[in-house]
Amino acid sequence: MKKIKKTLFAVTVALAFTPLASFATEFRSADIHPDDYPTVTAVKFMSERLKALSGGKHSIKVFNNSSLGQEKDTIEQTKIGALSMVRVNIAPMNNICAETQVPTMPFLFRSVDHLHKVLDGPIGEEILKSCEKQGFVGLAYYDSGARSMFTGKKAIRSFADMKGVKVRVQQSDLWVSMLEAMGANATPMAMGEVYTGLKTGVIDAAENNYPTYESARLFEVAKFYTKTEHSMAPEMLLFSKKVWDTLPANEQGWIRQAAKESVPYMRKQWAEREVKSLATVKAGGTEIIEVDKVPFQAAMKPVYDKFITDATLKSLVKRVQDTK
Ligand code: GTR
Repeated sequence: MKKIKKTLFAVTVALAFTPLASFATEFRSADIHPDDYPTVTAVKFMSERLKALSGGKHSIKVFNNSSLGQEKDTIEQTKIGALSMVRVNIAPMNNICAETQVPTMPFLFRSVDHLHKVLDGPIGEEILKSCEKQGFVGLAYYDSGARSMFTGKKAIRSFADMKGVKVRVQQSDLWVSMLEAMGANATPMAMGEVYTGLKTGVIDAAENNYPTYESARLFEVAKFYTKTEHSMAPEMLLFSKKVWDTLPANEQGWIRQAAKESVPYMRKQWAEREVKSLATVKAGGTEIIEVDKVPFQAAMKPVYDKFITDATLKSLVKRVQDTK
């Protein structure tokens, strides 16, 4: 009797919640990183905020660990509306909307403060907006620190050491040129292949920030980390324009607001993770190498000449440089 009562109660509760659940939307979002990575925890935070702002109507489910594919695949899925949202680095967007090349440019930002000032202001907004014609509503940027080189066999101790080194780069023409201008042999490759690539010697090197170098266990197969800090290419949160256009304006507003509110949360997590990751890789045997960055910077002029070609891009770069 007690058991029957309990079951009846459970059924009643389930029925009571069914209509609500069927009206609610759980947007699907992709990420390549593991559960505790700051980009993943930030989107989960965004989901909580969205739930609160929408009175429980909307939330976001994060499919991380590359469970829906590598960044190029999930960008495609977002474009066609199979996915509602994606968190990617800005680099795989470089070939899709030209303005995203600007925050990717080598040695452009002087500091994290400079980067935040630019991305939080009108320049950042313009670049987010520029992806709309390609099917992406840019919601926010997340931190990604500075990217540096790491190698397994021979350490990079000077600019000359870059000569002929086979370096994995993100899938972006700009990235290929950047590494070629450093004298390296650039190999575009999805993130998921980097660990094996380094281990088997298909590539000699890759480049990334401390948290990815640590979380993808790349320090196990490439223990020389050289602080070139050549790019501060940020992360991006992109919503599918196809899905966006089906939502009323007030609901779009909730999504925008929830995304913006997740930014300071992410930045705090990021700053903590950079410190933690550095300690982990050092404890794992990584040698952190300081390098003279001047020759690296000097070699970047042809990259600017090749990619910052039209008036819009030139003016964006100039405005970034002029931001105090
Ligand atoms: C990470 C970034 C990823 C991805 C990866 C890569 O820092 O968070 O989105 O771009 O680098 O190098 O592919």
